[in-house]
Amino acid sequence: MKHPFNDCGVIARYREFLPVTDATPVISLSEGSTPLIHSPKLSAITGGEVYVKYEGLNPTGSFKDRGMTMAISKAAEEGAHTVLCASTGNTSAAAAAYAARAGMKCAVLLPAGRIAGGKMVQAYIYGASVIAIRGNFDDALRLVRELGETGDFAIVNSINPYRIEGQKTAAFEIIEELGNAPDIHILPVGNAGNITAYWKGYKEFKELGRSGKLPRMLGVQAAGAAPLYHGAPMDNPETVATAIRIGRPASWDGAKAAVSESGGCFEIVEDSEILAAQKWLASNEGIFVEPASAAPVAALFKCFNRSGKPTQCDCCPFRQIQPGAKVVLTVTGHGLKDPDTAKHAVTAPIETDATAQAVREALAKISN
Ligand code: AN7
Repeated sequence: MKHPFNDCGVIARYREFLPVTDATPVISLSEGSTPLIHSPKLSAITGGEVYVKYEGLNPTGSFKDRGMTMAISKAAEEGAHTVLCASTGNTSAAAAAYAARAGMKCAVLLPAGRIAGGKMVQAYIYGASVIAIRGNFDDALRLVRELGETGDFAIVNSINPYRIEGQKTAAFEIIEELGNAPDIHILPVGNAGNITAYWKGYKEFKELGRSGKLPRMLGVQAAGAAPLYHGAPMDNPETVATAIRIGRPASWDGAKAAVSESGGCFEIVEDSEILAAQKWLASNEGIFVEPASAAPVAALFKCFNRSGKPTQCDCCPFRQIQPGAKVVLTVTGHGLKDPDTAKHAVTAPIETDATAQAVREALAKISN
């Protein structure tokens, strides 16, 4: 029997563009259809029209839910009992949640000690078997590939093409909301599945005549975890943005193609720039994102130097920006995923007596 709850996720919304049939049981948590929020302040800085695609509002708090509804639905169709993934934390949260809903077991391999607190809690609360690997994400993904060969597990990392299919729906939504593709699309890049998926989505809607153009894709990496920017895999990626602490992106070719075909580029931002952008976005636009998701905002600041003029970077897509050009930033995960890293913004609260007078005095001190 069809249930209305299953009629509002990305498979329901974009069924005709996805590899599903009547035989596919739709496992959904009503993911997708996230807000595209206009940012007046970022628009003023760039002279363009800047929008933020707030993917942190998906059911498990990140864009991974779009791909996971597809991967788990197809795994269910194929009769899988156990799904497996490596993760920097968001894929595991999504896999665990959708597996729970599908009645499947879920095992997740995580880099020991390098997962944000909220994401770790999610894996456990949704009932996954959690294995902490003494190594980084790239080691965990290597193990997933190896374990996948036995056929005992359905792999739900983005090496599973259904993940990319689900994630491309974000590009569809943006086109439908703006009436066209934007001129520039900026997003963080780790394992590179998402930039690959967006580019696929943009190209598909262009070919179908639903969009009149394609955006330039700007992929942002952390300076300490920037294999695509440098053009070579890295052995010891390091960044405060643990979500994108990845040295050997699985979708290398897809990311390279997205950037070269679109006339875009890769950019890097320092951890300090990421944290400053995270605080800026929260305190100026009311949008709290995890560190990896602040990377596109940091890139925008880097490219514009907060001066309203693009900096002198040869590859910069902004050099071509016209007044009013549309720019979309995908902010991929919710800020509450990683409260510990956000503590840079926290100072000890002023404690007062419980009187209005004491509160007034304390407030006066803060605003001084
Ligand atoms: C918030 O969860 O790789 O370039 O294992 O969690 O598609 O990998 C997460 C990646 C950006 C990068 N922002 O996307 C994982 C994982 C956030 C993320 C990315 C991730 P991809």
